[in-house]
Amino acid sequence: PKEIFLKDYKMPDYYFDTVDLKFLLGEEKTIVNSRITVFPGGEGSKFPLVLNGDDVKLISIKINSEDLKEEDYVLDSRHLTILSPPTGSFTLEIVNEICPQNNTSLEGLYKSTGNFCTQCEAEGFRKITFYQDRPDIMAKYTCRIEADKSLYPVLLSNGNLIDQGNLEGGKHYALWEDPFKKPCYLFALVAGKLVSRDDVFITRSGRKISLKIWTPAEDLPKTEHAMYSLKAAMKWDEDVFGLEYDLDLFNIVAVPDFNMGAMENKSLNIFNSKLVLASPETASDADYAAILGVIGHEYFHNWTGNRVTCRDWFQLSLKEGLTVFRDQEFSSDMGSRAVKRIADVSRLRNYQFPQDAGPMAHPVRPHSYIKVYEKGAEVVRMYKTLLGSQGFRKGMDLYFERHDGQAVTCEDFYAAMRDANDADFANFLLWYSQAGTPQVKVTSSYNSDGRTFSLKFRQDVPPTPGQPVKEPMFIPVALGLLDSSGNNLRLSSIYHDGVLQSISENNQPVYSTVLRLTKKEEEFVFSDIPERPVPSLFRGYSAPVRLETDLNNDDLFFLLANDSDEFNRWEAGQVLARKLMLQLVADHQQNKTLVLNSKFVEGLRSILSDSSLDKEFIAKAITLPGEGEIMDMMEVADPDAVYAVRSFIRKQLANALKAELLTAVENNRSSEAYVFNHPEMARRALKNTALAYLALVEDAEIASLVLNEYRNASNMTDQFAALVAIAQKPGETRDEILADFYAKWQHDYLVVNKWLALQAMSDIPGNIENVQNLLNHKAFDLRNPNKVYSLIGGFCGSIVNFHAKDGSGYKFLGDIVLQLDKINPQVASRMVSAFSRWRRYDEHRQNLAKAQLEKILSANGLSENVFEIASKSLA
Ligand code: DPP
Ligand code: ZN
Repeated sequence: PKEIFLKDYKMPDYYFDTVDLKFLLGEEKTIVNSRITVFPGGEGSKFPLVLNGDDVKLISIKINSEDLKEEDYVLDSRHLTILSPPTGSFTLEIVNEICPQNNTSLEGLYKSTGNFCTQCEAEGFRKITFYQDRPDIMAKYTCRIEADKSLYPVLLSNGNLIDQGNLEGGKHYALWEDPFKKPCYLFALVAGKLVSRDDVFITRSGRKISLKIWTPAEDLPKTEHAMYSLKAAMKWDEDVFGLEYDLDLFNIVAVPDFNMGAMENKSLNIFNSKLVLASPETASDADYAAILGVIGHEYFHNWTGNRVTCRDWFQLSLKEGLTVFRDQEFSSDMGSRAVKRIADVSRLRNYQFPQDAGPMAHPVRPHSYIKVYEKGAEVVRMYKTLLGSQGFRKGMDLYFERHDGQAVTCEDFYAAMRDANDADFANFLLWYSQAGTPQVKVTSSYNSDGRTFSLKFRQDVPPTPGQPVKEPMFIPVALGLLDSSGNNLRLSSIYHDGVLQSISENNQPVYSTVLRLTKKEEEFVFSDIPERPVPSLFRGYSAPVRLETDLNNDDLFFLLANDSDEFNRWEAGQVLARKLMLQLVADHQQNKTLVLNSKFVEGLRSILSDSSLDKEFIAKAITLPGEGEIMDMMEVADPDAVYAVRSFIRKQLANALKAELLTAVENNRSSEAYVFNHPEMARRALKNTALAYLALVEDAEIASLVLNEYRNASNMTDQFAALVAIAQKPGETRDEILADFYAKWQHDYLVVNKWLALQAMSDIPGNIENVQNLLNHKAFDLRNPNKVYSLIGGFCGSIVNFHAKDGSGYKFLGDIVLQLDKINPQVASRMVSAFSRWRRYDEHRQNLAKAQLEKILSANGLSENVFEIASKSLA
């Protein structure tokens, strides 16, 4: 397969104006009828019209109602080329056949538990019919669906329902019309036995929107939280961005078989059911929060993605970076801003940064099709940091004013932000094109005679594949300076680049500011600083960089105790923990006895007992950095040592803080009925984090306490947390309780997936055997993506068993990827990416992983998806 590059972008030779689709849905086959009005763009009619088509069987083709002769077109396995289309506009009519019931790739039109549904992003529409499958082709659609009425009583597509009725032979039809132009990746169709939860939303201009969430009848009671989330999202987008919903109807459909989380099809969002269905008994706080975030995310796409869409797939971040940013802000406003920021940054560090330092490194605007969600959101966040909320809103307003109804690029977004604010963004655009995570080093010095405080910055962007040499980036540094009692010092002026600038806003005293780094090395000197301050740098994580400072441990403990920026308080604790873990890893490698720094223990003790703190913040602050994050910081990643050290520290902390942890459990048991709100979730988070520590203590009383938490739990959050705590230790209790949990929940596939994942992720040595057995368990099915993500994805997250020295973990994954690729290439390629960082490990492991990658690449009939990841990993 040939790689596609951004620089090769060409405007289309032909555009589509209207698209009328007709589907005859059948059990054996589905017939698709498409009628497209085509008009030439630029020099269009000099060129052939090339349509994409994968696994699509052509039945007939007409232009302006006349059958096309065989010599007038060419059909190959992936295209239909019309050699010399008429000059001017014309009508193209195509009839084709597809087999959704055999489509296990879950792209295009397929069946999930008896219902028809679609997934067209990025290039699934070409599996439905022949089309110019690219997002800069925007057209107005109608869609007529005909199907058996008893099997498929509900027929849905985008836009408004304008006609429906019965047909002969027990069939019926529905005709949908979408008044908005859209690219084909936003097309959707659903047909099946579904019922809906109905509600209404009144927009700020007084329009009444009908809201429907569709599921199989038995799942309907679990859609209350999704509906709450949808209404909250609609209100939030009006309040914060002034964006109102634009049709009279909004549908959400939940399906059990779905490759991704969800899809923002115009007015017909299709969701992985795991991100819709929730009840207190079956879903955890994490599930509730994810549903809120993703329902918001897909809804927000209606403006950022659908009304304004991407010109080509290199611009993915235009919609995803922006929409992830929007859903993060939404969740922050609905809960705790600091806690949400901490969770998002942890994710970035454990998943995105390691990727950015390996063979899959890619800029926010990649040079081939790779997804970039979280880092793109960081880039959008930087605009807001630089411009403030109001300036950012001005930029968004201008973006919609300029580009509504268009397919645009990341530069267009940048230009709107810049022009609306008359801003100087220097070389900010480099964030879109340069891969790799910038490293920033800061050294500080205080001059007591001159009462000045200097910060010297140095930035390096590491080389990444295809980009050996990098330029300095534009990095915003939000900061404050703390005096010895922990208060923010007043900032009056900064000397920089030979200029003394005073800092003030409307003559009000200023206690924090944002510096703009643009050079490889530069210095900022603050004047009128009465004592040596402790700087709090990159507050709220103001740029996605790796930071190294000359702050000593005392400074870090000071920040942990005093910083007014809650994110940086957490961060100071993480920096301390990372240093400590890396030191202990070195000790472990040299066979030294491990000893835990008592100051660290006391630091955590005081956090744990500080009743003024948000409880979820405490839970995060007493959680150690992830194993991935630590391995990412090592020259040669050593999974055994990192695992041993993290377990050692956790056990030591559990013993040392036993009394405080017990108090945290006793004081934070759920009051009565489950409520989804921040204070209640925070209580549960603290209690359950404490419980996981306690379960590591060797003590019969505590063991029975943990067991009681499991037995008395009245909601899934508490029940599952107790199960996780118990499952840390091998033994009879573990086996019994795992079996008990399955017996209780075997009828609920979403809960069973949690059970699969928990076992798959286990770091108990030799667990691979259990995972092998689970492959044959009746609860598992290789065709269902959620089950694969739980069991196979979960296993790849086990630092001990996936990286087992005997190579069993790597071989397991290699074998599964080959099986899976035949069923679902997208899911297979996600799994194979667990190998992408193989060069980070020791030589022995490198050889084992490499052999598996080579085995995969040499297989017959490998999909493009898996080929891309596997070959890049080896390159
Ligand atoms: N476009 C989809 C989303 O991110 C794909 N998962 O919302
Ligand atoms: Zn999205």
